[in-house]
Amino acid sequence: MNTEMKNTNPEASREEVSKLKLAIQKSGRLHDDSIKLLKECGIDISNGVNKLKAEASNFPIEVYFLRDDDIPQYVEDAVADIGFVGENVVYEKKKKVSVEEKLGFGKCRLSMAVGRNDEYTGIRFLEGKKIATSYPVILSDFLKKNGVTAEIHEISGSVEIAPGIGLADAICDLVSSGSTLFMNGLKESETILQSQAVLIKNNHLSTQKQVLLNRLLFRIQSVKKARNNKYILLNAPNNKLSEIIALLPGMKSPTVLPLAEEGWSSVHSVLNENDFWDIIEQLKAAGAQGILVVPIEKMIV
Ligand code: PRT
Ligand code: ZN
Repeated sequence: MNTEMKNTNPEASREEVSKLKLAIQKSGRLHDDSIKLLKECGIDISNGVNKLKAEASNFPIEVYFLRDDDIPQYVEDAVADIGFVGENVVYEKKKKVSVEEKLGFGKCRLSMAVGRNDEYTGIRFLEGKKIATSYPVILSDFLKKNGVTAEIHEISGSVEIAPGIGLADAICDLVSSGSTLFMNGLKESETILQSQAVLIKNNHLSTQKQVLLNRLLFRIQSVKKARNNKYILLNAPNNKLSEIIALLPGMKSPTVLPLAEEGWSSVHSVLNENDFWDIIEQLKAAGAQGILVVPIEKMIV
């Protein structure tokens, strides 16, 4: 009897059971950013992404590569424990999954668009019109909420050409730069939903899997915080220090170190991306010099 074929090691089988199964898009707009986020979380996907499944060498996670439209169903059915997918897909599919975390990539909006020369006066414009979309569920909820009756034509791709070929009077589609609408003689008239990639999870995760998910979420949140913040170093004359420190929040409070040159200090702190330019201008006005701004890789608070 070949005993080597059997896995009798209890440790190995326990490890097998406790792996978190993550579904990401196989190819398309969310694929590269999903892999990048995992990498920034210190998770290396070892075997090729052309396969259905890959294992991480340094975190108990298995990654499944799927079509984005299928991810909510797989997560509801617990084929995958968690998934990275656009909010637009989550709300369209209406599966029983929970949205746990916004991931900060794949940003777009689901919008109504009408002909460039149409006089769009508001939502009533859509009454009785034909609207082409790949998002019939979200669109019909939106129309119902606004008391508008319209004819919805579901098409799976190239929605933007529908008005040009006489199939529809308006469309409801994803927009990011707006250039697709522009090139097809359309204008955005109403935003229905702001969307980005999110982490969804199965509603019945075991405690063991939830512990792994919490570890992953902690890493994702650290990566996101780091992206939104910059490390700043500057030189300040000592007689201006209190004014300059007052402008810098820091994680606790700014670090101040003496420079070799008498009467000067080096100040280190962390700045939020949103306040960044305002504060830099104020720092310069207050006498700061030699300002260096450095990206942060991870931020644990
Ligand atoms: O094969 P699979 O089914 O997995 O992929 P897919 O072809 O259905 O999806 P994919 O890869 O095109 O998009 C995946 C997800 O990316 C979407 O579900 C959104 O969450 C997100 N995303 C972000 C976008 C866009 N931006 C986007 N601009 N998805 C599609 N578009 C399309 C839009 O439909 C339109 O055709 O890009 C065009 C508009 O772009 P602009 O820049 O010209 O406005
Ligand atoms: Zn798709």
